[in-house]
Amino acid sequence: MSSKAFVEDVMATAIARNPGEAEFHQAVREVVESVAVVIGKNKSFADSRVVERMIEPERQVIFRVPWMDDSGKVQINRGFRVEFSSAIGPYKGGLRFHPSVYLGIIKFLGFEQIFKNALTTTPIGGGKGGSDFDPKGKSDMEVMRFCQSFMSELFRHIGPDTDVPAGDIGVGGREIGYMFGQYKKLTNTFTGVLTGKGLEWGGSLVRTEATGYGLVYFVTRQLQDLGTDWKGKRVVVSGSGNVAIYATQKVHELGGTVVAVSDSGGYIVDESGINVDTVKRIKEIERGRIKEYVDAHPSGQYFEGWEGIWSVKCDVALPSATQNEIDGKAAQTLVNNGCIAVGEGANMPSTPEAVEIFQSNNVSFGPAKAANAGGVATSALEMAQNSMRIAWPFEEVDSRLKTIMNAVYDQCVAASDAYGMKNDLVAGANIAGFMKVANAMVAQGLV
Ligand code: NDP
Ligand code: 2IT
Repeated sequence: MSSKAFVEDVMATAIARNPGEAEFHQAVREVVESVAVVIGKNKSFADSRVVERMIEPERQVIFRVPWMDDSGKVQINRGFRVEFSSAIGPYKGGLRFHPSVYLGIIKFLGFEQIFKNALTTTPIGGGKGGSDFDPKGKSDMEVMRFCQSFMSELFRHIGPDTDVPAGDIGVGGREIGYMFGQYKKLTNTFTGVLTGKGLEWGGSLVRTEATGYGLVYFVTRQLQDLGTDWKGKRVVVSGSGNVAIYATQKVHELGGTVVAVSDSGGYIVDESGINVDTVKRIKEIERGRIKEYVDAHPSGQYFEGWEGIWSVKCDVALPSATQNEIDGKAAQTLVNNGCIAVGEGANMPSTPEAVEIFQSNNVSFGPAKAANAGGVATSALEMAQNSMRIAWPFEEVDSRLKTIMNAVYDQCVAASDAYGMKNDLVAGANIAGFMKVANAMVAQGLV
């Protein structure tokens, strides 16, 4: 079968078996297009149908999450955990709480996580979960009651050697704390069943910063290959959550200037450089809106609507909000404005059309499953510390994170070179991640 026929055959199955899950289809197509060439050259992968097995989650759980709001009204949400692949380690991946969550979103994220986690060099499988619960505007007690109800079902499916959830959109330290407390109460065990925990109760230093820092370490390598570095670069970062905040902080440390950040309402442009402390106060402490930034900084300007951020001129773009936030038109605008490098902090933030525009215009493109792998990699370091019952200092974890991001980059380059797709980090990430998981699946037989 030709590579093209193989891709269409797998996609026909994926679409028929997972109807209406557009984001999942998109994530599967990108990987299958990259690895078709590997299947053509590897009979054991073809014979044991590793790709066809990989796109079918090992297990999926969907459950009711009832909780009571502050006015005494009963609310009902839907909870998900998709345990996608345990080929190279326990299922690992975050939980997303956002009203847009449905099975297709969790499956796209869980599928991506398989290959990302393989790239980290640490032994973790792939999974993802979440709920259509919207934490925005909820009181702490409402969030606590929701998290307790969510964990009252999830606890029976997870465990420190089985499945280890963490944060994602809408799930940060507060939510992890409430879920950890409920898990501990239900199981009477204090274990590393979640990552992103508080530092006083099993969390790892650098986990909070890890995705953003790791992203910048990865893009540093992209810039090096272009013969340059961060000094004097104008950078646009979308989002203003966990990933965006620490990416911004690291860019500033390395001599670049982040001139714009956003949330789902709009974006801020501050030519004097985004003040990270202000964004942290608004987003991490007050849980406010990014438009409040201008109250503290008259140098900043607020614009309604998140899409406009891609028209802000920049050398480097770090999309760090959500999936499909850069479409073909936005990508073309970035290219026209002289952008030389893109690093995906969010998961699948560029549409396939956008990726094609970046690559055909020689914009260095760092795909999510490689560029944002620092978060889950540091989660794996948190698991390691929990198993040893010790805590490493900040410098130790940060230095391991750097080593891992360099290894992720090297693997992408080596795999794309080996298959004749030089400079294509998308193909490189997909192939390198895939090889590790596929080899493990073949070794472990038909399970
Ligand atoms: P947060 O919840 O901390 O922040 C999300 C940010 O993105 C907010 O500013 C939010 O704005 C914005 N956003 C979310 N949804 C939309 C939307 N539909 N349209 C426009 N803006 C939106 O999440 P994280 O920073 O943790 O996650 C951001 C991205 O990074 C996600 O794609 C996530 O999967 C990915 N990621 C996260 C990792 C982690 O360790 N946390 C690791 C690897 C990837 P608003 O507040 O208005 O909703
Ligand atoms: O998308 C991701 O890699 C994450 N949200 C982090 C997952 C984790 O287990 O730390």
